[in-house]
Amino acid sequence: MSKTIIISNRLPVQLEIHNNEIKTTPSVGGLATGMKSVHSGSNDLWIGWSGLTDENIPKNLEEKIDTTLKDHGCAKVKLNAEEVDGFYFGFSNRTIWPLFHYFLEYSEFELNNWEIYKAVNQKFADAIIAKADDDDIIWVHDYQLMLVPQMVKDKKPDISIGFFLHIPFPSYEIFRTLPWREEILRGLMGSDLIGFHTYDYERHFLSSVRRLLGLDVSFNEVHIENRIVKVDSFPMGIDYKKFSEAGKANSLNITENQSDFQQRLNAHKESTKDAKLILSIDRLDYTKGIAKRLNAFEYFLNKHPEYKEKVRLIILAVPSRSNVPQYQLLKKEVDELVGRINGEFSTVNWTPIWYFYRSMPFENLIDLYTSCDIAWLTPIRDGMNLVAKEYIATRTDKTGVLILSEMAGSANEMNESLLINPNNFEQTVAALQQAINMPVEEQQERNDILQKRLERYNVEKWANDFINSLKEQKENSISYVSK
Ligand code: GDG
Repeated sequence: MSKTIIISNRLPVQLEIHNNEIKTTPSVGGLATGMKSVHSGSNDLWIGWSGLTDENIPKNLEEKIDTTLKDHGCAKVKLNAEEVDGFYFGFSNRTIWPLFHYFLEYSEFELNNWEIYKAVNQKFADAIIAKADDDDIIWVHDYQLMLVPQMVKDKKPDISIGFFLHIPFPSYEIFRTLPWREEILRGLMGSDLIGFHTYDYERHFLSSVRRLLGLDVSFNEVHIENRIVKVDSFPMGIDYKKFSEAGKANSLNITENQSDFQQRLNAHKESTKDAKLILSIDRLDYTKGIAKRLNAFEYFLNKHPEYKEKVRLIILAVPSRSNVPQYQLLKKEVDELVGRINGEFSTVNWTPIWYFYRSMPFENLIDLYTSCDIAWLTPIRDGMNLVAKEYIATRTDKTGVLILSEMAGSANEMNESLLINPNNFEQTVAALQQAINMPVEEQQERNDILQKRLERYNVEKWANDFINSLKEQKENSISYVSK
């Protein structure tokens, strides 16, 4: 029986070792939750790095770790500390991540990291080759593994390979600055189907393929030797039911079932009757525009002092990649901005910003989504942004206003939100005012349309569309060769 093999840098379960005991927790984040529906079959397999370096795995637990992962339908790729440093923190997060998000000046071009990236991609490819049968479907995920498709194709030319990029693909003018641009494109071209969140990323990719590899691109197909590679957009959805049901349970308002956090939020709402809670949630990443959002908030309070004590900004910044220098600098900047704004505007009764630098359990995330009147999500660049979709899905009474950056992939599907350019402070201020004063009926009208769309194109549909398109592509490719 054919199986689907998913490959991503991290597995859907996180491993921790305490006192010689293995503890597993589900991974958070879009990719992990999103792929659950595809990874439910008992025959299927998910290959990835466990999150523990070889140096951190006690020899006597090695076998137990493999069995634990197997129970979750997973298999691990072993990486040592030097590999994680060069491949993950180095090439993936200090070269590709900034470059693909248009932060050219942050991008480092280190030959050594590139060499490690290639070697680690080969390790992932070898793990697939060892486990895959010719009739299996291979689905490779994201920017850490862009060389894997061709490495697998070299050894298993008949196997179906799909690749999905979760971050933007930049314009040709940005992509061409990468010293290893042709190698990256050739790595990806080992796929039968390449998917992006948006049509724009798809077009950027095809333009680079045509100009850098000189391949024949017709519409969304690339002709390469005796194969056709299909390139398409698949905007990733969310597990709509999960978020909407969690939102519903939360709003039932049964006091004894409420978390302390929810009770605190409710108490706040009670005591400040007409004040609005504004929510900002992101990993602490320079692409998410957190510092810019804080500057815009300060500008707003200065320009419109009538909103003092009438709004509160709740910032949840989830720690991320904290050993990359740019992230350490950003942490310092955000800490300072929050301190400065609170210092400047606080009154005896009011602190303008509540700032949480941590990851919260799912229930508290829902508490925040359901309690906040406005979600202010304005990345400078973002492949999709699932938080925007999750916020709308939890609003079961259909109230709430989403202010969303035009630079997020999700903006393409969320036209009924207030779309802004995060660099335009005047527009941001106007959107904040509009959100604060928006009549409930208008909020409900906008959210009704958004919810219907999100419910229809949920994550299961996204994954099925991709897999079906890959199967179809394989069949077309076979008939193309035999013509
Ligand atoms: C990448 C791309 C693309 C966040 N904080 C907590 C928490 N989360 C969950 C959210 C959401 C996920 O993490 C974040 O997803 P995003 O899409 O917003 O952003 P990235 O992590 O940057 O994801 C992005 C995505 O891949 C999928 O393709 O949309 O553009 O950059 O699901 O709910 N979950 C919990 N506690 C938190 O504190 N439990």
